[in-house]
Amino acid sequence: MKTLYRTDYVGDITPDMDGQTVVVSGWVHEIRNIGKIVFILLRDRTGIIQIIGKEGVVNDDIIKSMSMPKESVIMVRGVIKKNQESKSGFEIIPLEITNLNPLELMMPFEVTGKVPADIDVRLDNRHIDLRRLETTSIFKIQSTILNSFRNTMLKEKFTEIRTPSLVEAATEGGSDLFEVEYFEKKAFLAQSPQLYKQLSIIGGMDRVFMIVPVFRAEKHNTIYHLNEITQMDAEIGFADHNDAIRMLKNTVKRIFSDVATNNNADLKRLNSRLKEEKIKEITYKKALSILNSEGHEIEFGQDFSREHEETLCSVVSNVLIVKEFPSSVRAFYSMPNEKDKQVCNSFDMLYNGLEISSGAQRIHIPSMLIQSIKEHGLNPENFDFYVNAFKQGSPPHAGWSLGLERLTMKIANVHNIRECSLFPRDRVRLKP
Ligand code: AMO
Repeated sequence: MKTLYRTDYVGDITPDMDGQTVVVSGWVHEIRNIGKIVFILLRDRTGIIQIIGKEGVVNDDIIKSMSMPKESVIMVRGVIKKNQESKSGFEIIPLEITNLNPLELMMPFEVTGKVPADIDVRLDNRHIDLRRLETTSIFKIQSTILNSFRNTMLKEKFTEIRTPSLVEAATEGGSDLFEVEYFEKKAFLAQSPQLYKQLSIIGGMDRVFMIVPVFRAEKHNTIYHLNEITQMDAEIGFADHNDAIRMLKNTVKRIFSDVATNNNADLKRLNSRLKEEKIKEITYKKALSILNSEGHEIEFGQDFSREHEETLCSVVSNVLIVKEFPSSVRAFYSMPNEKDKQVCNSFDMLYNGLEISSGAQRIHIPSMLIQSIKEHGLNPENFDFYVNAFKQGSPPHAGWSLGLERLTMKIANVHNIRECSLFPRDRVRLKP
């Protein structure tokens, strides 16, 4: 779309437009003055183009105007000219250059990446960090993940719903909640849309999905944890955990394939090799025996550490489902397994050594649910709206949640989860 400031994006200009006048706008990526010639590399979201001001060819006033600092935001009207020596095969001879907003502050770091910047400096200045092509590549991949998830769900006849962020009680366990004042009461920021997606199933919606921000007051300060994340959740009526696992596997495969198709250049830029993945499935008990035979000492009832997850992915498969965990390490709503009462119908998906998703068949029998809430150290009275709903005709159901930032992190091959949240919230970061 043409605007006042642009007829074409840099990436849409082709050598066969030789001789045409265009208007391009963006940032000064590089600027070089070698006496009789001034070069500006102008960058917009699609790429970089060379603007060349040569004495005798271009008016002196225009050449004089080509002296702004790097990262100035400029508009250039000029003529496209073929040039085999320039990277793109053409350049722009300027007719007019406008500095749209002269810089008043120095750049905190080199956008070109010539001098690597510390992640905290980059995150403190995220608006500048986004000018790095590597950073935008991460968010282009994330955009594909979100769209792919949504399209897959819609294709499978799921309905998209919204769930509240202000809630009265915990959903994933008692402690990791942010408390807020809610008029005369105490409220919390939602840790997950769990109870609400289940209520939608009891309401007969049968297949629902949601993409929602959730808040975890975990004090971890690791490269895998954030305090505000985006969850991509699904819930399926008249289903057990194996049905939910099948849907999760299909969804993740679809996401891999859509990113491979749409984000080839981004993956290359990030040095990520996304390959077709076989997703294997093992039980928690089988995982224990693998881990013990690989030299870890782990007993029934223990949850996996990051090292355990890494070993399982390298020994079994890069993308892996582990299912039927002990009830004691899972949330209160997980359905006990009919054949083996020690475990419940729960599962995790691990990808390249990290948990990216978890899910379960839910307890839909009210008395069983009350008992489980108590066994998990919670008060059933805090869940009255939820527990009572199961007394009014609840079908068996199951579902899962995929962590958007963790999935992005693994697909984009980045080391720190903070890179995958536009404005991350961690133990110390509330700004910008
Ligand atoms: P769980 O608590 O395992 O399950 O969360 C689901 C997924 O969300 C991501 N995740 C996180 N990512 C980064 N930082 C965190 N602090 C963090 N916490 C969670 C992970 C994780 O696999 N209600 C259940 C899901 C369900 O059963 O449907 C739940 O929230 O990728």
